[in-house]
Amino acid sequence: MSGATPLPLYAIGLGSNRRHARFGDPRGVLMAALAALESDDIEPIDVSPIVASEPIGPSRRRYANAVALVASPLSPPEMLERLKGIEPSFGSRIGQRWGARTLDLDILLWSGGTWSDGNLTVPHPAMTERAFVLGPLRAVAPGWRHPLSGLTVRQLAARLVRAKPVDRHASAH
Ligand code: PH2
Ligand code: MG
Ligand code: MG
Repeated sequence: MSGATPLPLYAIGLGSNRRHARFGDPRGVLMAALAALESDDIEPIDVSPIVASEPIGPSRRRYANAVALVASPLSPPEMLERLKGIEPSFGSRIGQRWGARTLDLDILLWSGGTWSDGNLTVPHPAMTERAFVLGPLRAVAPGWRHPLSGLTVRQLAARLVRAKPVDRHASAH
């Protein structure tokens, strides 16, 4: 029994900013998506609190966001295919990049490190700039080291907060 190789881990970002007829508001959509993610070869390990966030990009609707940690032997392209198979069953609209969408599932981090092909880049290239990713991710994996920057999720999240513009008048004499 001992000595089994631990399965690779993935951090999956979940986002929704539309209601669904059956699952209700975006929080309900994320709860249903978490249930849909679980399968024979995708084992949920932990899930962050669901946060509400202002939209980044053209959509004007607020999002619900969360991050799930899952263990899975799937390769990154196989995991992406699985996620892309789940999204349309929630009514995501094809061809509307960054538009209002019922469900968006993104691979953020993979314990195997980096992956890059024409279709998929891991870590998610924008994750280090997004509070709606780093906040929930810190709740489930604060010590996970981003393979490109070498910084932990905790450090990346702290850096994002510090990067906010300061009130210049406060330091004027
Ligand atoms: N996803 C986007 C674009 N903008 N903004 C928030 N707050 N949350 C998201 O999940 C999000 C976004 C594209 O995937
Ligand atoms: Mg996304
Ligand atoms: Mg996506």
